[in-house]
Amino acid sequence: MRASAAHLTRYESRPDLDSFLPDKSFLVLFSKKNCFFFRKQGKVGKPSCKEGSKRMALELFVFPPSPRAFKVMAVANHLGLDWTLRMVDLTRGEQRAPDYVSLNPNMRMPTLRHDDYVLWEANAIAQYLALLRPESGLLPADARARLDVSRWQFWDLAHLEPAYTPFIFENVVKKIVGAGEPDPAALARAAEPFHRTLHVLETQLRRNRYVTGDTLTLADFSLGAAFVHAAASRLPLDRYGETQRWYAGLAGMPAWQKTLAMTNVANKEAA
Ligand SMILES: N[C@@H](CCC(=O)N[C@@H](CS)C(=O)NCC(=O)O)C(=O)O
Repeated sequence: MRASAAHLTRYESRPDLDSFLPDKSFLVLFSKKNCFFFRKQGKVGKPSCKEGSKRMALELFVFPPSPRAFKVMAVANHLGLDWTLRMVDLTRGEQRAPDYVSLNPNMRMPTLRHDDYVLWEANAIAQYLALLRPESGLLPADARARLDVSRWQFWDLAHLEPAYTPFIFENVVKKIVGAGEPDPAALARAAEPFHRTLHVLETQLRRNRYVTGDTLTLADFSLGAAFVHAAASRLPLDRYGETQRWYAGLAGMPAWQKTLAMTNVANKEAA
């Protein structure tokens, strides 16, 4: 696509983006609707449009082994969105790099950037992605159906994540970061809240094919991410047949498989 200088509204240097363009001296130019990269030629302010290439608009800043990263990557893959993975390697402290902190002051991932729009919190990002493809039904148009999806996404943060985190921390994360052996006392303490939480999910899935009913929604992506590392985390799932049936269905989806392939670092490390 070509742009003429007359359509451009402003330009700026972006040295922070050096890493993904071979020429380290370039400009980003913004027209009303688009953003283009140009190599500098001669004086600043006189870019050659022939050198331009359109900016990759939708970016997900993620550490792929994390279930929170999985949620947003799997939704983007399922929707067939054209997105770019920007690695935030938590093992190297990249979440604390100033450029990244300017996007996400929590110093955590994931973060979405879509042109100039920045959003953090995995479940909010999943909702944003679903709204890019409303016809997918992942976030239903009907208010009560949509609230049911949101309800389970809130439940995910409030109940499911705290319930499984000790298992993934003790059995997976510690190995990755070299923090020693799993602590049996911590795992024993985690058992009761885990089973109390899983009982709620199991009961819901006894009545429904998917979390909120007969159709796949964001609730399945948000909650399903908890089970991506179930084996490596040694989640005690034996008594939860409906949860296993539901998760096997999710794991069979092409987008789930594609996303799993991006996360296999954690499983390899834990093996
Ligand atoms: N509620 C946030 C939690 C994000 C979060 O805690 N991410 C973790 C990884 S799973 C992180 O980036 N941790 C980096 C750190 O604690 O330094 C979300 O769902 O997006």
